[in-house]
Amino acid sequence: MKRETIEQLKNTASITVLTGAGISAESGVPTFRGDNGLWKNFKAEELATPQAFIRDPSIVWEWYDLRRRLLKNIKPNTGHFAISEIERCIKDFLLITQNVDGLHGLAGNKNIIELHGNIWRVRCVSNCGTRVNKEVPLKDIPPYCDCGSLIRPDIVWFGEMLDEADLRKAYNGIRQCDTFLVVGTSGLVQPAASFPIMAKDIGAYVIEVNIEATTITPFSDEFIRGKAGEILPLLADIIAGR
Ligand code: BV8
Ligand code: ZN
Repeated sequence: MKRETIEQLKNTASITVLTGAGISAESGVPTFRGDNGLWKNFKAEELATPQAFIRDPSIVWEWYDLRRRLLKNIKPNTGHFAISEIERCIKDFLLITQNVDGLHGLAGNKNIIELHGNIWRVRCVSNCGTRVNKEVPLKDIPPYCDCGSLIRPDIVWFGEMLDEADLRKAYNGIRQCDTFLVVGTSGLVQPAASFPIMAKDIGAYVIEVNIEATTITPFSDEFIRGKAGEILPLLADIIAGR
């Protein structure tokens, strides 16, 4: 790690963090595009899209039910806990996650934007409301609302707009941070993939943690090759002044 990065972490006053599936890999959650990736056997366009849900809500719910069963007993790892400690050290902190597994909340982070939603939340397609549903396995596939309409995962699918308020909050966090930490994302999904580049353009110091180089690496001030669960506790030590 460069001297400059250590100094930056020691003196930073405002940190925005962006995480992807890689931070949950060491908890046992398969990533999307890795070797045992979630999309190895399926195609995203066959499942994580509104068209797929309209065409066959059962197959989409089968996929989510499978993931929920897998996630049920999964715990945050040292990488999640390190980010939670960083939030306790830095007053001006924002965590933007693309993950839908809820592990950052379980690890104690508070100021979180779940950009792509949460697998433990569902909503009625006729807008009766959004609610937490932790039923594993799901009793009915697909589940129906009392109003008779289908219930869908409260997740942002491909081709769907992200929540306006979330996006505004994210852009705010990118604008005002002096350190942007991006962890465990392949940088393939928009608009999240552009966030580190925006932060760089605005003058933030961009640090990337990943087991391999990504589309983001050329824009980062420091690329730390390694597992999130091993690297992030080291960064938290520096920020905490240990
Ligand atoms: C939008 C929910 C405006 C599903 C997800 C054509 C038509 C319509 C839209 C588009 C289009 N072309 C492009 C788009 C935009 C599209 C997009 O970006 N497509 C891509 C694929 C080209 N984006 C959208 O549609 C977004 N909406 O743009 O709205 C709009 C609307 C209409 C028309 C135009 C524009 C919505 C995007 C949200 C999609 N939903 N998830 C679900 O999860 O069930 S995306 C999905 O990918 C997950 O959320 C995941 O988080 C995300 C990103 O993947 P990563 O997190 O990066 O995971 P990945 O496996 O790829 O990488 C893991 C990384 O970790 C790797 O780098 C690996 O090396 C690393 N790693 C592994 N182990 C470790 C590690 N690192 C550290 N430590 C380790 N131990
Ligand atoms: Zn309803």
